Amino acid sequence: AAGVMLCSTFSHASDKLVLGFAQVGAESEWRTANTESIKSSAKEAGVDLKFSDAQQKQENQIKAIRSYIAQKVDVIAFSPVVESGWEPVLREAKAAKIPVILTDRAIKVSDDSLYTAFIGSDFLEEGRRGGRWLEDHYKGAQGPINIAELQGTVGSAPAIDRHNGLMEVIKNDDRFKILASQSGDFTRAGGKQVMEAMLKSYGKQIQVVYSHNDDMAIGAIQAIEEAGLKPGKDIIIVSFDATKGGFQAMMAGKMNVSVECSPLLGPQLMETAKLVAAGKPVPKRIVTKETVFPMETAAAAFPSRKY
Ligand code: GYE
Repeated sequence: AAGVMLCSTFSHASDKLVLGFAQVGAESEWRTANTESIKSSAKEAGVDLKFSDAQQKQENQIKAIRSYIAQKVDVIAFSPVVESGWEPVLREAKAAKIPVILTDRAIKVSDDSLYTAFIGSDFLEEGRRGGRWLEDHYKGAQGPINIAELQGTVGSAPAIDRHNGLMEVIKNDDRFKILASQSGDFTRAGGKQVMEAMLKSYGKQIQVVYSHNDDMAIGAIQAIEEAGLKPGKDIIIVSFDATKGGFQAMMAGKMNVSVECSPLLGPQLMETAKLVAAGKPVPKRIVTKETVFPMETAAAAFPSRKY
């Protein structure tokens, strides 16, 4: 009976909910795990998923969303590559009466009614967690403590908030200094390239690498080793995501901490999409539960890691 009831709420012939999802890209291990979570949970939930990969370009995401509107899907979901610039396309979705769910990354809009729900992490809190780990690690130590920051995609919510979260924690501690800060676009290649340049400019002055994700940290680790230094010892590595790659680096003693960020958003997305399509109320903000993994905890936690 529930099936029949749901069926009548959809505008098309099939009794399956049609969900159009506009993904950011395949830039990181996090992202591939996120895509896999969305695809497999759609299958499990009996959702007809239309999936597109924007290759980290906002214009491609906007095109995908427009095509979902044209196809009259039941629900649109997307992980916005950057925070701004979404109002026009979201107004088009609203005019077409297609609900929009944000996953993973937040957006800046003046009108909150342009999306129904946002499922994802609290990146500001993640940044604070990274900062607090640093405060703890350097308790009683003398300054200056020089940080090289590898930023994620420029204008993206996780890059903005992981930076701000760190600053919030260290701003009243004059020992900490951001020596350099540059984007590696969340990729391994980007992290390596930026780290090579920073090592050339600052060399051994760099004591800490604060990398906005594990992939860039892994790239940076390579650059540090190629420069004849020991990542995890000569240079302390603070990172985000806690992917398998991050765990392997921690177990090898090359990464000091990874602040967890879960990409396994698929099941919650399917649940929320079904509720929204049935006209049921959903929470506007659904925050992912996460923790912090210092390197000492990596070996014990690794076997149960899912991404
Ligand atoms: O940390 C990074 C990915 O938006 C939380 O995007 C996500 C970030 C994640 O490329 O690895």
